[in-house]
Amino acid sequence: MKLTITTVFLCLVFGFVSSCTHNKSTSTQASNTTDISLQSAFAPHFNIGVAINTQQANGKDRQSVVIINRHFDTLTAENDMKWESIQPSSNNFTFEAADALVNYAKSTNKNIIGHTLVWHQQTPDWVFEDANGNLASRELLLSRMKTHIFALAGRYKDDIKGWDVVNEAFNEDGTLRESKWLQIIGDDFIEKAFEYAHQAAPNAKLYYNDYNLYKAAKMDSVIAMAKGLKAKGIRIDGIGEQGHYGVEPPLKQLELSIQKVAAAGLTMMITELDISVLKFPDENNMGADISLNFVLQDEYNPYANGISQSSYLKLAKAYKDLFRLFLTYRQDIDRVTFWGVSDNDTWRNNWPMNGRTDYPLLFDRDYQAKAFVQDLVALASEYQ
Ligand code: 9MR
Repeated sequence: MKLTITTVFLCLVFGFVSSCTHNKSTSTQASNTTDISLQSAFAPHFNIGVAINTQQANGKDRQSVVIINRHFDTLTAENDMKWESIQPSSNNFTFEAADALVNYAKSTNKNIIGHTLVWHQQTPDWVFEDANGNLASRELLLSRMKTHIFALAGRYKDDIKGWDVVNEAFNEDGTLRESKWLQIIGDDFIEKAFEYAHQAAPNAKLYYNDYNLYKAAKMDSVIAMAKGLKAKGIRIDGIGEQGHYGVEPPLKQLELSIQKVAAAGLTMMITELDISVLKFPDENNMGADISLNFVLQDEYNPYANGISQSSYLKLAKAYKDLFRLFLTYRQDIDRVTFWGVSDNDTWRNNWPMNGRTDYPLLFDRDYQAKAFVQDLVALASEYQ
């Protein structure tokens, strides 16, 4: 807020000292942002996306739809394109929710990112078993992978701009995760997934997606994998760093990782951005490993009735610092996608403990933009 002679006078008379000395964007109050649009503000720099759920894609969650329409140019299905949603049992394909998202995106001219073709989570057990309940053979699992990718990526080959082909295949130290994919198929399961995805959707961009890729050991392995694919003539276009952070995001490490991806001739996306304001029970194990599950304790849920001013300020600062970094590297970054629309519907409320009240997104529980969103918009205009 500008301090004019009149506002100073009103402040002194009515004693609204704190509201007069705080810039509006430092207040935890939502701002009236009917006149701003994230997608317009960032259009010169990169796409601004959001992950949406079933009720948003089918239009039932009308308050979220207003926000999505105005602020985001690219949509990812938060869950509706995962294996268990698309093919819950063998050859039983359920595309209803995914179709709704694709139709919504097409009718509003938004880009679509497919998420995800091969992942160790949310993939039903039958995929990895033969008819007798034993571990499937390499040939059987490869043929299931191919059938699934052809059915899903093939169905939307003219609609989906890019696919998260493989999700979370690496450990924090850069070794390959001991998933059933790796165990049954072997190291080449990643290249097979990219090969099939390209055959099924020749025009789609193909990405590898993971969390904590700001960690050098993990990112180095991912880049080595991508270079290996390219050397064999297999298409891979870019790398998605999910971006599930706390209020002190790893800016320096992230910057180095962006530089590495660019140097390898790949594009970088921030694919699942959110910033938790809550303490994490196991600081060494932060990321997005959804198998973590702690019992709810009050000490880890301090803002059940509202966020404190100091935490809010940390959240605002973290977002501003991150966007300054993204804008600095706007030549190398294709898209920044938020993992959810509002604080009402975020996985953070339930991970790694069920039933917490977190504040990780740009829109609050009343579907209002947080006050610092206007700072992000202003920041975008500082870059040419
Ligand atoms: O946000 C998603 C949540 O609703 C699901 O329960 C969960 C399991 O499918 O997946 C969440 O999304 C994850 C994404 O697909 C991959 N990276 C980590 C995300 C947060 O767990």
